Parts: sequence; structure tokens; C-alpha cells
Amino acid sequence: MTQPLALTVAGFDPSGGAGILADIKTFHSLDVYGTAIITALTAQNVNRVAGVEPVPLEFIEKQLDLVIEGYPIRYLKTGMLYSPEIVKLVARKVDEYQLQMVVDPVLVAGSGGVLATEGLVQAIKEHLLPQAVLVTPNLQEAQELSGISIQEEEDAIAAALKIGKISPVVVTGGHLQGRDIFYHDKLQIIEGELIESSHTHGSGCTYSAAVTAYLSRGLVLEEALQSAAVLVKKAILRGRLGTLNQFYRKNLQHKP
Ligand code: PXL
Repeated sequence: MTQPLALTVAGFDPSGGAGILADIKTFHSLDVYGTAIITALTAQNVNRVAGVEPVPLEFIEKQLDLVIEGYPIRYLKTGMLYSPEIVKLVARKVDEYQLQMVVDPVLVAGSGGVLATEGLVQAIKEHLLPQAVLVTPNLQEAQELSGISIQEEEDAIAAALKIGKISPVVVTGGHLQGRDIFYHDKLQIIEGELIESSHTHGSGCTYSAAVTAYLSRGLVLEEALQSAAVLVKKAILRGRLGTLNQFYRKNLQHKP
């Protein structure tokens, strides 16, 4: 079998825990060849975001065209897209090249630093979600996308049902006893356990990258979600420096 490929379109977090670096480490650990397009540079560590420099739109487009011209990419994931303009560009390219897209609707960093500009949530809903094979909000992102305030599991289910009208969705566990709520035609609870850890910076990126990698390896959506949840749990347990540790090729044991 030739090595599967995937593309991430996301921001650069120099701390190495989240963003493009987390995505590429995760792809690599699952033996998926990773390609990457940076939407914005950030200056941050696990405690704070000190700056964001978006890449010019025309240059993002040029990179996308060249990667897709050079490689048979079928699956991509999006992370920090930062502005409605970048969202619209990615949506146009996904349509043009008929790509299968997993959307991680990144709005803020683990530290609370803002990674989005005005109108991002609306642009994601309008332009990206109708084309997505999956959207992977955490509780806060699910709240923003649905407009439903989430205090307990019932609220997260209501948010999943609402977002699920536009795209298959998994609302990731975090604070809901570690369970993930998946809605695609029907509701499914993906059991997990809540892990108390301070090494969670980048867990959303790693999860959505793992789902994308498993899909590119040929798993169906539900299997990809289950496998990604197991991987992220292990990565959190092995965390270092306030971030996850994707433990590279040792992850090959997760390979189906
Ligand atoms: O985890 C969300 C995220 C995504 N993308 C970038 C980030 C972060 C969190 O810090 O820095 C670039």
C-alpha cells in the first residue's frame, strides 16, 4: 500500500504543542505523509499569545495550488484560519479540488489568547461547514457555532443536533466526563474518560489531525473518531512542557 497523504491548513504555534506542528507530528505518528499550509504565524507559549501575523491571501492560495498540483491530496484538515477571508479562500479551494475536509473551528488558544478576527464564526458556518465531512468543536467552540450556552451534557447534545443540521459533528469531551458527542444522521455518545492533566495544549489539533489521518488510512468516520480519542488520551498522559507528546512512530501500534 502506498503511504496515505494528508494536508493541514492551519496556524504555526512555535511552542510545538498545537497548530501545524501538532498536526504534522500526529500525521507522522500514524504513518501518514503530512503536507502543510500556514495561514498565520503566532508568537505564543502555553501561557499566552503575544502576536499573530497572517500570511497574505494570495500566498496561501499559491501554496494550496502548488501542494495540490504536486500531490494526490484527498483529505485535509483546517485549524486556525484566523479571518473570514482565509475561510472563504479555503472553502473555494476545497470545492475546486473536491477535497474531503475535517474542520477544527479554532477560535482561541489553550491559554485563552484570541486566534480569530471578527466574523470568523459566521464565515465558518456559512462557507466551510456545508462542505465538511466533519467538524470537531470543543465545548466553547460548539457554544459559539450553535449559539447555545453549554453547561451540561444535555446542552452539548442540543448544540450537536443544531450544528449537525449543517455538517456531521463531534463535540469533544473535555469537561463532559471525557465523552464525545457525535451526530451524523443519528446521535452517538463515544465513551471516554476525563483525564485530569495540565498537558492539554494542542489536544484539539491533535484530535482533528488524528481523525484526518485515520480517514486517509481508510477508516470510516466512527472508527476514526474512536481511534483518535484513544490516541489523544495517550498523548495527554505522556504530555510534557504543558503540551501533548505525540510520541511519533510509537503510535504505529494504533494503526488498523
Ligand atoms: O489548539 C488550538 C490552536 C490552533 N492553532 C494554533 C494554536 C492553537 C492553540 O494554541 O496556537 C496555531
